[in-house]
Amino acid sequence: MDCFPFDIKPLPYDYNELEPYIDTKTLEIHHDKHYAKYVKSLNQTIEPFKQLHNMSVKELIVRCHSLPFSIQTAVINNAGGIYNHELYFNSMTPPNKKINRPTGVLACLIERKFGSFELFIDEFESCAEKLFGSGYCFLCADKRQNLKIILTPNQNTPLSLDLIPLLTIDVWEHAYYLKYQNLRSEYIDSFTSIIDWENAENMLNEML
Ligand code: MN3
Repeated sequence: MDCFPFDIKPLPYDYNELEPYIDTKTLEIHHDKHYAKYVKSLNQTIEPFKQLHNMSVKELIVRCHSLPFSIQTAVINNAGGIYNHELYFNSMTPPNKKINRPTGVLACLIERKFGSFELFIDEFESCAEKLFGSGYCFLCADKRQNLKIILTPNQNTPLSLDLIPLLTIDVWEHAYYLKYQNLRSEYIDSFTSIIDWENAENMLNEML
């Protein structure tokens, strides 16, 4: 199992492979600096607590309130920062490599909940646009396979709400500012063009 010391996981594609949707420089800084910092900080936080060395990032998040009080906030921020960034990077795929629509069970669930794939995209985009400050917009499923779009502030995750995240967009400004500046909606539109639906489907299947 993936536990302390936590590793910086490589991207599932090259830095330039999401061009022109996500530019190379942004992705380099985002992965090598921002995400890497969360890994380093979580390792520093956990290091003195031997009893936590066998816990995964996900376990640390879900069981946060049973951890030593002095590290709870650091765990929420840094384990959350790792979980959210890894899911975000895995939520995207190089353009044209895959069919860019959900298939199978996930396609059915999206149609049932939102009416159609296009209506889902509209709702997801307008939700992500509304997030105030820094945070993430997720597509999640509950244990009965009801889909939900939710926003979380900072590095909070839907795991603590007992939801299973399927995909997420990072809407902190560092995720898009170099290329899109204040045009968050254009960044969101680019993200939805390169969603890795196969990964989202795998996330759903893992819970079944
Ligand atoms: Mn980020």
